[in-house]
Amino acid sequence: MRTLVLGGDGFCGWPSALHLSAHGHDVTVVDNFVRRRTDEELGVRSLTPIRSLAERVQAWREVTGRDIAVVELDLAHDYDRLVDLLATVRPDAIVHFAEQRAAPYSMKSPAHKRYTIDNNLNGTHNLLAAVVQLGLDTHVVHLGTMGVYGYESVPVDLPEGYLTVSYVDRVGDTHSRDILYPTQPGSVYHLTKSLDQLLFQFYCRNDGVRITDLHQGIVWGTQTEETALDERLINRFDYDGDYGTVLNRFLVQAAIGYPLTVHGTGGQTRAFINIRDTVRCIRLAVESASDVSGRVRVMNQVTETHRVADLADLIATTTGATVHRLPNPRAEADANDLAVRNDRLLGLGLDPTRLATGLLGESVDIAQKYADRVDVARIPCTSFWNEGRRVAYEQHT
Ligand code: NAD
Ligand code: USQ
Repeated sequence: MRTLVLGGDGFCGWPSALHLSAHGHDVTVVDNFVRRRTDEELGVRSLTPIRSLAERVQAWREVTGRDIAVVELDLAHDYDRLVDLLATVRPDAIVHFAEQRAAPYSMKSPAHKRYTIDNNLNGTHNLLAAVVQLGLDTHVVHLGTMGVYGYESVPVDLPEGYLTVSYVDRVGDTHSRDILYPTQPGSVYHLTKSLDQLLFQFYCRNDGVRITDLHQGIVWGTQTEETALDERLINRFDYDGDYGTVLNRFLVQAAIGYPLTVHGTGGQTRAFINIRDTVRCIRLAVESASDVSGRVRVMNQVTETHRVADLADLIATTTGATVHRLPNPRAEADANDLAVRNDRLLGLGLDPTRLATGLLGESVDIAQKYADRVDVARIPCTSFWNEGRRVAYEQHT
């Protein structure tokens, strides 16, 4: 299959591009390298020493004999070049990772909010408009997020994208229909993923574009089978207060003796998936295009749920770290229950990797190996959801 990987230089995109290439896909990576420039803006660098994309694909060629093509392009602003690229490659599948993905970054300032909306919505819309303009029968696989469902405790296992509702019409007859699960985004970033869903619904209905939206949980870990083949292929590992996600942050904090930064009570329950399962899910989604017709296929890309406080306790017990409860910089529920259906990916053959399987040890080793690259000043989360959160945090620290 000819497969485009948009955002293929990023944390999920790079290992997915390698995994697809290893399984015989003819891969083209598209990226505008904004993520690397954002590191410079924030004064941080990946815990792991990531190479340039040119070095990465050269190393992949040397190690495996496989070619990955690279195109530098801004999905949100280079529309004509995007159309030319799609017309030339005529991909069977397009995997779309190319969005600003950090909730704290999206809440830092009006400029960051506006950038996130502009980048994510224009990028997604440009892609859909270009596919329709060229009349391509390409399967678009998008990385969405579990956060679109919101984190209210609800008395159901979260379904995969749609909620069946029943209603009584004006003559008293009862009907039922599926609607997109009502969204409750918790940040401007999560808001863009909620709005992406409407773009998909429209282009699927209006133009018959075949779309899979993967509602992914928080990704942890760093290496995959393919990135571990050579140090030049190593994947990104974010630990800073904007891009670092909770479990990977805790692992780095434990490695350098920094108290684990639990926001609030730690009662927040979230969905998780290891990066090794992310890349497998992407391939399962891409290679099951024949299942997609009629409406947008939504699959919950998660393998387990955990409370933040439980993760902190687990890592404290494993490593001897201490736990620090901080005022929560985010406006979010102190505690929630969460149970999630993931039948579709299980049905396609996903064999979940769980925290308990020993992979935590691999991540602890990576965090320890590169601990001298950590800049401690970049660990605190200094993006506040509103003024009240800022004041409470600053009074505490
Ligand atoms: P990342 O920031 O590491 O990678 C995103 C890549 O897209 C970067 O290389 C960036 O340069 C590129 N990009 C961004 N805007 C672009 C544009 N306009 N044109 C071209 N390239 C652009 O993020 P990630 O962690 O790999 O996440 C990838 C996708 O998966 C995102 O859409 C994110 O919302 C989703 N996701 C991530 C996680 C997670 O825990 N990391 C969880 C759920 C969903
Ligand atoms: N948290 C802490 N301490 C920290 C960092 C985070 O307690 O040091 C808490 C947060 O307050 C939040 C939870 O941990 O309650 C998760 O935070 P996170 O930064 O790990 O994850 P989130 O902001 O939700 O975003 C990440 C990815 C995003 C993806 C999302 C999946 O950055 O791209 O969409 O996970 S989900 O959460 O399922 O929506």
